[in-house]
Amino acid sequence: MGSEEIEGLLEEIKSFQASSAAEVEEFRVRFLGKKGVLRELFAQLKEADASSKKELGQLINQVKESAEQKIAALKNAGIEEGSLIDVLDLTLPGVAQNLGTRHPISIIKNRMCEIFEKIGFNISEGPEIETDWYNFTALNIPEDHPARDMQDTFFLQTNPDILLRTHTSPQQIRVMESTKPPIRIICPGRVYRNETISARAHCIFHQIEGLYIDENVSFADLKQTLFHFTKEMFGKETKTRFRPSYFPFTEPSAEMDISCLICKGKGCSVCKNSGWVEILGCGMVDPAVLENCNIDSTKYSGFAFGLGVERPAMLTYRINDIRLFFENDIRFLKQFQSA
Ligand code: 2NL
Repeated sequence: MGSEEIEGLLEEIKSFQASSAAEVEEFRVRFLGKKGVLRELFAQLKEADASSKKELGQLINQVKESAEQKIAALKNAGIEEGSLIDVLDLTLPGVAQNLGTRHPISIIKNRMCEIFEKIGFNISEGPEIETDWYNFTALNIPEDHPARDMQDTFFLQTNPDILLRTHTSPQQIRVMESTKPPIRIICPGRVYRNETISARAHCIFHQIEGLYIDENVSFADLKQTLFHFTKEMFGKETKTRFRPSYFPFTEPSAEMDISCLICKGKGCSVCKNSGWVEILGCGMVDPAVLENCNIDSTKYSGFAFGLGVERPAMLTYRINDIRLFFENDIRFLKQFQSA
């Protein structure tokens, strides 16, 4: 093999083009394979005259390098083994990806949180497993209160000091313990009550609680905040009414109704012909609760409210059985807004 022949090989390598991975592979086998051109050339080099060995050796090395470089370049250009280029028909229509949907409870919960965030409340989330102090004692709930009954609360059998929270107020206690007022928070989350499951009640449900502590916070602030929330959440035409109520952690306390979204207040089965639907409980935080969190109740006052998520979700989406939210039947879930 003379140097002219080798120059020819170099030329061939330089001008080689491939349109598929198979062609690149064929090229690699021809030059670098076990029975390839280079094997043959190196074998011949051994036989060559001592005088031309050096020059020939350099040329053969050049062939090897340029073949290797060519293969690397072709692979980098996307023509590699098993490349999609070999199998892909770019004219085919694309394959649509199925989008998941948000859970209706999440949609309503997020909308509720957003309304309060826009007027300066911060979101604060806490644990679902709580202690007696955070869930009951700090909230001024007396030892003999029915909420503390085994019938109503899930306790840890081996340690009744540990329980599943029955409301998200424990998180508000945590924030009050660790934060100097002003405090403006919304605590959303899952809560648990030992209820008999039916179309209207479940042992798991969701709540958002709100808390506002500062100097000179009044019941008028509470009313205006909830009034604003109702209009944003349920529409400008929605009416509200407050009724006096009782909670151990607020004084005075109230419950708020909205005009029924289904019949617009005319009376239907959802509002039991009253035209009103109860959506939340609220009140001025009891000074005893502030003192339990080391907040000076002579300097600070505040309001709090607790609002369920399931009932507004059922009214908004016309869902008549609360159990649907927890069954995770895909036929139910896929009817709601995409994530
Ligand atoms: C209801 C009633 C309510 C509160 C929750 C609260 C929290 C703290 C202090 C005082 Cl840390 N109050 N939360 C107040 C009044 C009512 O919820 O029926 N919710 C669905």
